[in-house]
Amino acid sequence: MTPDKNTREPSSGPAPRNGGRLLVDQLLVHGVTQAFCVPGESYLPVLDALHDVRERLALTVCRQEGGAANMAEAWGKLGGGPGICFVTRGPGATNAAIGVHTAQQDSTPMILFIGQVGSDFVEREAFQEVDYRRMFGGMVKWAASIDRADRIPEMVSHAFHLSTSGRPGPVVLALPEDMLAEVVSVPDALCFSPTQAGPSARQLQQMHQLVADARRPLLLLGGSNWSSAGRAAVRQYAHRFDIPVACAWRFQDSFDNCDSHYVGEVGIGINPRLAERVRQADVIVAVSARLGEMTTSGYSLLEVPLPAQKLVHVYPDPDEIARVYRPALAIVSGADEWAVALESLLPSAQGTADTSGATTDASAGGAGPVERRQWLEGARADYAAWRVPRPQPGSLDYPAIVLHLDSHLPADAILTNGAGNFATPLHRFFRHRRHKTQLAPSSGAMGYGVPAAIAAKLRFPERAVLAFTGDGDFMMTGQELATARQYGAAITVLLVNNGMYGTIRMHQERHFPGRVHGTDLVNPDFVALARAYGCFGERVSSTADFPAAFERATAANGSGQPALLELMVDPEAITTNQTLGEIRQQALGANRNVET
Ligand SMILES: Cc1ncc(C[n+]2csc(CCOP(=O)(O)OP(=O)(O)O)c2C)c(N)n1
Ligand SMILES: [Mg+2]
Repeated sequence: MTPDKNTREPSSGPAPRNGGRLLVDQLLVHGVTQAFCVPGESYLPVLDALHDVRERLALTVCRQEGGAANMAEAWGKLGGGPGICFVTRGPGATNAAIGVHTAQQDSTPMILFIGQVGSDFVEREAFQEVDYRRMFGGMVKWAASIDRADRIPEMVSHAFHLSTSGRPGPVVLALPEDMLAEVVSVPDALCFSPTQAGPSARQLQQMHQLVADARRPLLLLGGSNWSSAGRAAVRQYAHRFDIPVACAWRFQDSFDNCDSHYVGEVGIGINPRLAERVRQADVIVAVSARLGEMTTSGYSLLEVPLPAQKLVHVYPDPDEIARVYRPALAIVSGADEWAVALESLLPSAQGTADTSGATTDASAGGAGPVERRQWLEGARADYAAWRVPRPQPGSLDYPAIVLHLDSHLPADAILTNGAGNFATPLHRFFRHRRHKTQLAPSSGAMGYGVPAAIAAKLRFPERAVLAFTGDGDFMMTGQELATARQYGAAITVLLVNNGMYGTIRMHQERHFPGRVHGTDLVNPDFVALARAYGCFGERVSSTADFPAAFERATAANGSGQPALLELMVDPEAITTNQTLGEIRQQALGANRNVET
């Protein structure tokens, strides 16, 4: 006779627990202190177990699963383990997909738990049933269903290891309703311990020989897993061998942007002179950067499949290496494992040859010190020139405001953004000094900024957290201001209002000049909306008014109140280089040329 699943006799040993409690206990074992959710009746035993541990494991209830998943993703990006999110069946899971996709593209550890149809109804297309394996299969490192409560410790432990090891990423675990009620007696797992490969001494020497022989080397850094020691080692290496350092798109905080060797971000709206330097470099050491579409300007900065530059690709996942670009040297390694190992290339004795015979002084390699120095200084001058803004049309100059924040915010302030042209001046003019001060989706997902900022503020209540949003972008997850208010996450939202989905309008003008359709927005009164949520709200219409308004917003934050400043931007000010009218005229001119 098969015993009833829900009344399976517990074996002797650990106390009997239902699936919900066992699951929550595993979260505690793995050090989870924060989870995000939108509730569903599909996982009530989990909520009930969370109730008992609410002092140790905080639960933030959100207003839409997209917000919850983005918060969990941002939490995972800030380090210390995967972000944890709970959502209900089909409708909840589909809403949460945006955060899972961002976790995939940004290589962020995250676990999405989904309340699932009971095993008695599964595969009948029961109420709200979705096949999670097929839905998330291409997006996650693992999509599985925990069908037996006694396997919760094993499967949750696997999820923690998988999401944080190698190339980090999201995992989806479905929780069949009846499984959560099942009572079993099994021991807890051990706390997870992620693993990363590191470079071999031989690989490091090969890399170093390429760097030492180079005339125009470039370090290109990405990823969100650098320790202070690793960052210090990279800095020392770059300084010791005169290597310019750039950051991959939206991983701009991988290296101190105020460092004397930093030369800019390789991403959308890249400094054309930096783009030229990437093309002209003879050796590129790309670390923890996927070399995806946005970092390669549409796969144009490096030739496919064999780049003209000697490419050293350091990446934690061998499956990603040579996906598009064949490297001269491939190193399967975590970013920090590689960085810390650089110390072996930094002997205390100045300029001496190491034991393998490779030179440890760039000037003693093939490249002359003067040429290397000029390459670095040229790149630095290009970066400095790129940070001088062109005045914008209208009374509020948004790049000037970003520069104001650049010189006034504390170095540990966290800046978040979603997607839209409003993000470009931020990336161009703001300098990230510390690691994990930028939360920006390389998936280009609108609506990321507000939830990411809430997660950051819950994590670091003492730090300033600013969410940069557009008027379109804000409306995707702006309702999470209610969440910010509920939990006292005193963030400041800077809402750049140009009355349109500006990015798309810009592309529209480029390709179909003058034929505006589907990109105009009639917006709510954002200040009134912010106040309705219980936040501080103020409209800023001129550059000169910004500093005082920002001080008032900061003061509101200081008393625990989230704030929103609506920045009224002239719709013409669509990019830092060109107005909308100039783009249209250019496109019309180009069309005329084609016709003649
Ligand atoms: C979720 C999502 N939907 C659609 C898009 C396509 N998209 C990219 S930018 C953009 C417009 C953004 O408008 P807004 O936030 O007002 O910023 P602006 O470009 O005007 O500065 C759209 C629709 C996207 N990236 N993400
Ligand atoms: Mg807009």
